Amino acid sequence: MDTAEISKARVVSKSHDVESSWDDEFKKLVQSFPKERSWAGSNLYFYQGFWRPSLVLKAFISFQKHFQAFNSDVIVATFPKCGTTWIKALTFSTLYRNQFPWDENPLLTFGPHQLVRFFEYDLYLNNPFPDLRNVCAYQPRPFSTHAPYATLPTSIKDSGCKIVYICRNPMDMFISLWLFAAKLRDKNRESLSLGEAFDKFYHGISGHGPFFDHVLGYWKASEENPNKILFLNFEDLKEDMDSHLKIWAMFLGVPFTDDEEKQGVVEKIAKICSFENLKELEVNKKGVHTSGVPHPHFFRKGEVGDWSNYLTPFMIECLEKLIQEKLNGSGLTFKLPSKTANNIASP
Ligand code: PAP
Repeated sequence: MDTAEISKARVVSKSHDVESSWDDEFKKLVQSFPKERSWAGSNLYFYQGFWRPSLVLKAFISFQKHFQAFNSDVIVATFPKCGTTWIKALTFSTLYRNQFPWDENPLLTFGPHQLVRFFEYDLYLNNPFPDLRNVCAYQPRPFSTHAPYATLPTSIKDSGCKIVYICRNPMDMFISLWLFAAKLRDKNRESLSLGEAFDKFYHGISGHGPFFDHVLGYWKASEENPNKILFLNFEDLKEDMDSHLKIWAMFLGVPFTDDEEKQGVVEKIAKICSFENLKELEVNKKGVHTSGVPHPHFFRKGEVGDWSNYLTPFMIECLEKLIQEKLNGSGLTFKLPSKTANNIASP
């Protein structure tokens, strides 16, 4: 077995192990939840209106019950494959830029997921009461989650802590997730075909989905409370990182000074967090995240519009209609470059 196969075996067995480790009381509770197969082959459970991967179901419930937010906490929230890794790197580098020498940015030696840790995929994964006092060497405490807004712990919603949410057009997100799931699938099982994955996505079935409910939950909350939730788009960041980073720093209470702007600090942060830079760092080329995912799986192409290499004209038409129907009246729009579908590729 090479390293990639070992990692693949590990993540799949983690999902299976977790269910056999549940106690009888939890198993009984879970029995009442609707269940579906995830794209990578483990189970999804429908809990509080969303599909939760079996791996993190219990961790999510512990986090929801027990986490106590500080007013100063910063939380990165995302739907999977919408830019989590990227905004973790950007949030970290922006928040703590004055707490370490520039050429010693911890991003050079630790992966973004190690620096801004997931509640459900990391901190609460094996421990219902993790010690969060020293979760990060820097203050304020940074965390991340894929949990939908409606199901966040009350203390996050009611405290003064800040949430940064990134959204991505559903076509790129869908392709990114399909290819990611194929990498995680047990090598003895066939990968989900594009059509099968599309059918699940169309019906809202994917880890932490339905996608549109997740996105709209944060969108509406950010409209109601813009000082608490900053809603960003992957495509906007690709188009104009600098102005978004300035808004972001302001939102986090650490605006760039005139001197910093003159010294090019904004551009430096954008550069160190760029896909091209992060992907090539040794730390991101090897190793496995606490959840069992090999670090390199978080970096593929990092582009806008790759969907046109995969989606069929029929899928594009269905998604366009679905987007229109779901976003109708919300004020939220996605930037979808008009490209025609090229071909159908396999993972
Ligand atoms: P997660 O939710 O499982 O943590 P997440 O980081 O949201 O994953 O998604 C990975 C996507 O972000 C990949 O997109 P792709 O499959 O379309 O390529 C990955 O390549 C992309 N990505 C990772 N880092 C960056 C970055 N620094 N800049 C832009 N895109 C990035």
